[in-house]
Amino acid sequence: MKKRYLFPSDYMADPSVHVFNGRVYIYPSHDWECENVENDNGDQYVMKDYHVLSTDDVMNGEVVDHGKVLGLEDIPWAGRQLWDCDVAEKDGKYYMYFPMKDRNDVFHHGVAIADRPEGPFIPQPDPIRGSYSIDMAVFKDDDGSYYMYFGGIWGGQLQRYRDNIALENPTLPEGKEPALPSRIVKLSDDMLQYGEEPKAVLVVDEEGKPLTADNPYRFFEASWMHKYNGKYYLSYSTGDTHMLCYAIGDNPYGPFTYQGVILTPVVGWTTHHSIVEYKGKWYLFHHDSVPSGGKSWLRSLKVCEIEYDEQGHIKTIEGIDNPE
Ligand code: FUB
Repeated sequence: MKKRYLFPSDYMADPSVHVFNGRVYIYPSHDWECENVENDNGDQYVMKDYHVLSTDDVMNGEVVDHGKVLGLEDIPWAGRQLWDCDVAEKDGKYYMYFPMKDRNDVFHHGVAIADRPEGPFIPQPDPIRGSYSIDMAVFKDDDGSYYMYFGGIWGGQLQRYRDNIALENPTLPEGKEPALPSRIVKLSDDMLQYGEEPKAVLVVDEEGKPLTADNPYRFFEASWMHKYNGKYYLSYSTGDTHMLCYAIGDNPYGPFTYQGVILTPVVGWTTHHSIVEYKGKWYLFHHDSVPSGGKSWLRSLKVCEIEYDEQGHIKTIEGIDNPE
């Protein structure tokens, strides 16, 4: 299977990819070298800005770097760590949603607006009211509604919240307890706030039972949503078991029935992705740490095609490449 490193000249990760005006736009996070030791709090992911990349030929074409489009210094409430962002278009404006820690080291979601998909993006003065955790993916449904999926555990802080309220003494579910779910929220008409209270996203087995905390295929972080043949495909990273998995539902809120593994573990701790159709082919954009020699905080963008069988199942891709 052909795979491509998209942008060998810099370390970038967490690609959120969309087709705008007939062109593929890649919204990654921008990895930086870091002197801190690696820890479960994610202190090694010291990202300070965002670039936008684009191309009109995913596997072979030039990938244009549109330069820095937003930085920590532009954002009035900035603390640190600009992690995985996403961008949605509505009525000719482009809305970037980004997670960032405030000065108390708590993640919230910011919004920044541009007139063009390649930015620059101008941030709103304050974060989205009531927002928390990381890894947002914005999905536009066919009826024109916009939904944001979000959440990530450990350094992503999702375990600190239940029913959208911060806990005094956070704990993670264990063993046969239902796994901690990601969240979905419909966006407000002006795209600047949540339009409702975020809801839990349930991933269930074929008997309709929620995947449990000890299940290696349960949600950890990095949600994505795409629609294929009228079905809603929720995909996500399993974090500490290092896979990308997917589940299928009948509507944006779910529940979603677990289906299988899209990508087996890659080199590097994190795995993160988006799935996009372009010119009649479906692509998996993701990252790994091969070019940096395995440094988990220095990741490189990668892409390959994905295939569906006649039942709509996605064929599993090996994360580690065999030398050909
Ligand atoms: O890039 C920082 C974090 O690492 C992301 O938010 C996670 O999804 C993981 O890729």
